[in-house]
This record gives sequence, structure tokens and C-alpha cells, in this order.
Amino acid sequence: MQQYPKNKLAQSILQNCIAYNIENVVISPGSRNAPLTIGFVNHPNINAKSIVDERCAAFFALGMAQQSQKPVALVCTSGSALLNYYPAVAEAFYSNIPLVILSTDRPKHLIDIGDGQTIRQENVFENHILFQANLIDKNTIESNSANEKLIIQAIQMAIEKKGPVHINIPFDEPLYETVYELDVLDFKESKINVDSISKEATLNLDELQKYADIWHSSSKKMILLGANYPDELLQTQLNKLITDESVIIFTETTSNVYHKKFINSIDKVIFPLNEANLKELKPDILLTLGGMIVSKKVKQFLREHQPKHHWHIDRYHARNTFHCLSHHFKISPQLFFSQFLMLNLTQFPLNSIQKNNNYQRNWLTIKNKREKKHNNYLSEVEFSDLQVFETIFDGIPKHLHLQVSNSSIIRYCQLFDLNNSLQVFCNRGTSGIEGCTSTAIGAAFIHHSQTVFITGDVSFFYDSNALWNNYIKNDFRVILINNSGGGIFRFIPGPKSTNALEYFETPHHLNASHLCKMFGFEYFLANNNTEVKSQLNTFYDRSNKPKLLEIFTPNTVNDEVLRGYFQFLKS
Ligand SMILES: Cc1ncc(C[n+]2csc(CCOP(=O)(O)OP(=O)(O)O)c2C)c(N)n1
Repeated sequence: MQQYPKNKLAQSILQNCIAYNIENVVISPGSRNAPLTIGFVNHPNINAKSIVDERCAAFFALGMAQQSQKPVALVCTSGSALLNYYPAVAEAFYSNIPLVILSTDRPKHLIDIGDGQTIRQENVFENHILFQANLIDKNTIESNSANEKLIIQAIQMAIEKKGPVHINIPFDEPLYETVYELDVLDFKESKINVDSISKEATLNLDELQKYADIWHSSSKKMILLGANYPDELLQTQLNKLITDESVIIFTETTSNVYHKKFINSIDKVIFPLNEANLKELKPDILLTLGGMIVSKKVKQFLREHQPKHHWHIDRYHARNTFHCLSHHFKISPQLFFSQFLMLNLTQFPLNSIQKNNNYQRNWLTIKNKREKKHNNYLSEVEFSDLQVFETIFDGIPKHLHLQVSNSSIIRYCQLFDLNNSLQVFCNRGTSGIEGCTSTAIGAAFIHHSQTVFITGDVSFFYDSNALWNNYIKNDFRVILINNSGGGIFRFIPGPKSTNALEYFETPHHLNASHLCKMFGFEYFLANNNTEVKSQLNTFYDRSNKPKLLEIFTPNTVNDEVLRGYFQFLKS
């Protein structure tokens, strides 16, 4: 027999979540949240998950929302529990991922008077939240309707603007009273057309024409994509744009679009260029889309050699990453390009595509040269992080879903041309290392393909509670590159020149074997390239448990090899 909370406010939260098609709810334990826990666990439309550690719960939910592209709700008890959501809230805020935070609270008169497990919960995410609703703990017609309004506004905001929202819900005791039927009208199915909330309008064509004219009169056009969901329409549109020889398209590993004429290893191409090259290759127009940019080199290049026009295409957000943003097209890239490309065809049937222009050719010549150098260097490289990445990407199966942790892991990935069937994601909203594993596990739960998570050791051990999770799929794979600390701090300029390197690198002798035993992972290890290859031979095969391969690399060699690599590209 199903049970529902007797509490009317809890019923209203539950039914509005259902009305807006929220299906996944991640609950952390506590008593104050009992009315919501009981409601979500019992409702047939809800998949309720239980995760104890709120930081992990929030990143797990973030991973689920990243892949489903629909809001995932989080439920926690009162007190410090809520504060553990903050890193994931900030990541969701900067990565545009919808999360609905449902924190439960004591009634207002019990705050700051010495009652237990009580803190000031209202507006705690003030700086990184799209909407905050502080509900009222009275059961009157007016307060019920005010609460309902706030709940709806919050959920709609998460759906429409894609980001985190916070609803703080005070519950008075009793907390465990239940009923068999929901009092408030029960939405058995979603009554709200969620798609209509985010219906978007097209751009004014006369207005767009002005920009098209600028586009056509420019001979050096660069399109730069940040983090982006795989999308067939966008891929087709970019394929069309690259036929114009005055256009070069820069992508990142997390852009999830591929073409042999795109430049997808930005750092490899830009790093060796001298000032004269950079001046020559500076674009007149820069068109950006997608989320955060990983490549430091491209940021530096475009900040120092600013294009005359920088247009960003995104329905809601435009960040002035290169300090020269001149226009924000508030529209999705797909809709923008369908209008823009149509306009080009009708207005400029003959000369819309520039053929005798060297801009793209010059970039691609550099790209080809670097490719050769890259291969030469890697053919003789010694065992190191760099070599491990080459080995991993050499034999990686097609159609995998790849989650990548921060630090040098994502930067190494950016040096390789990945197989175009891979989908790649990384928490670049805040570039934090504290929730990469939890995010990968949450994303894997939703994604239909096998998920492989590549991580560094500091990130992995930091988020080791991520493995305390009952929803890890058996085909989930972790490749842990253990260079005994934060390898990045040996590479970036600064830490090594001080007498405090160990406070940056945080060297250690940890390994993951005990964690694997404790959390039910099959554990494999490799100490050299032959062992890496041999372990990877069967690593992705079906299994009854998730697997982790720990690869130990030499921390004093890794940075020298990488430095040598960039020097070799220059030579
Ligand atoms: C929450 C958080 N704390 C600190 C940092 C700063 N930080 C960036 S990279 C890094 C070390 C990561 O080491 P590891 O995961 O082993 O990767 P490697 O550098 O060896 O590739 C740290 C501490 C951060 N990004 N996020």
C-alpha cells in the first residue's frame, strides 16, 4: 500500500515535481526531510535514489541531469547537510545544468535559538543560483498559494534557464504522519507541456542580415566551440560552414563535434606559434558557442589578438571570455545557424562561400605539421602520463561515453584526436576536483553506452565517497592515472620554483586497491606501457562488477616528458 505525507506542503512539492516531469530524485538521509522522502519514495512516477554523503549526492544528481538534460531533484535534511551541495550547485550554475534543491528546515521560530541541527538555510546559495524560494511554514490559504507559486517559479526556472534552483522548505513536527491518498489534486501524469516552457523565438531577419553582411565582408572567420552536447543538426551545420575556406573551426574535446578540417587540439596547434604567426592568424570575426573553454592557449591568443567582432550564440548566457564581446545572439546555435545559413543562400547565392581564401588552409597546414611532430615524439616517448593517454586512446572502443576529471587529465585529452564516435564530458563549470567521480557515476546511470571515467589520483581519492553508491553499473570503468600527487603542479610555471612544492603537489603513496575491495570494484594495476596495453585488452569486456585500472606513472618524469613534447612541437 502506498503512503504519502500528510503534510500539505510536502504534497504540493511532490505534485509539482511530477507535474513538471521530474523523474529522478536523490535523497540523503535525515528526519526533517521525512515528509518528502516518504512522498518521493512512494510515488510511481519517481525514481528515488538514496545517497548518504550530500556532496556526492549532489554531484551524482548533476551527472544524471547532465545526461538527461532534465532537472534532477535533491532532498536533504536541515543543518549543515545543505551546505555540502554547494560545490555541485556552483558547477551546475556555470555549466547550465538543471538541479532542483529541496532543503528541509525547522520552522522559522526555531532558527538561531539553540535548537539542534539548525543553521540559517535561507538563500545560502545566493551567489550561484537562478532562483531561491523560501517557503512559509503556515497552513493558510494565502500561504499555501504563495508557496505553490514559488515552487512553480523555481521549477520552471530550472527547466527554462537550465541551472540550479533552491527551495527551502520548513516543516514542523509531526514529520512521519502518512495518508493513503494525496489530498491535493493528484497529477497522475504530467499536465504541463514542459517543452512549451522553453519554446524559443527566431531572430529578426533584417537585424540578422546586418550581421550576415559583416560576416561576408570578412576574410578571416573563426568559430570556437566550448563544451557542447553531441547534436546531429549542429554537426551538419558546422560541416556546411567549414566548406567556406575563410572559416576555421576550433573545437575542444568536450565540444563533441568532429571533422577532419576542424582543429580539435587547440593547444598543440597554437603553442608553438610565434608573435608574427599569431598576428597573421588573428580572426576578423570570432563566433563562439557552447560552454566553458578549457584551452588556456586559445584564451591567451584571443585576448592578446582580439578580433574586431566577437559574437556569442547562446539562448541565455554570454561570457566575455576574450574581453571583446560585441554581440550576444540570444538563441540556440542550431536555430541561429538554420536562419543564418538560409539567409546566406538567398542573399548571397554565389559568393556566400569563399573558395579562394587562405585562412583555413593556413591553419590546416599548421595542424598537419603538428600532427606529424606529435606522432614522431610519441613514437619514442618514455613511459609517462603522456604515453598512457596515447595507449588508452589507441585502443579505446567506439561509442563510449567518456567522463574526464579536471587538472591535467582533461588537458592531456585535448592533445589527442579522439575517435569521432566518443562522447566526452568534464566538470568545467568551476573546474573543481571534488565531484568528478560522483558526476561520472551519475552520468553513467543515465547514459545508454558504457561509461569510462579517466581521472587523476588526487581527484579520485578526494571524491572516494563517490563509490559509496548502490547505482554503479557493472560496465562502469575507471582508469586512474596515479602519479602520486597533483602532477599539474610540477608542470605549470611556479610551484617547482618555490621551496613549497609539496604543498602544491601533495605527494602521497596511496593506491586504490583497498577502496576497490571495500566498494565492490574489480581492481587491476599497471606499472609500464606493456602492462597498460595488456590490461586494457579485456578491461572493457562485460563483467559482474565495475572495474578500476590503476596505472602508476613516474611523477618526476611526467612533467619533463610533457615539456619536451611542447618544445619538440616548436622545433
Ligand atoms: C575542489 C578543488 N580544490 C583544489 C583544486 C586545485 N587543484 C587543481 S588540480 C589539483 C590536483 C589534481 O591532481 P590529480 O587529480 O592527481 O591530477 P593530475 O594533476 O595529477 O593530473 C588541485 C588540487 C581544485 N581544482 N578543486
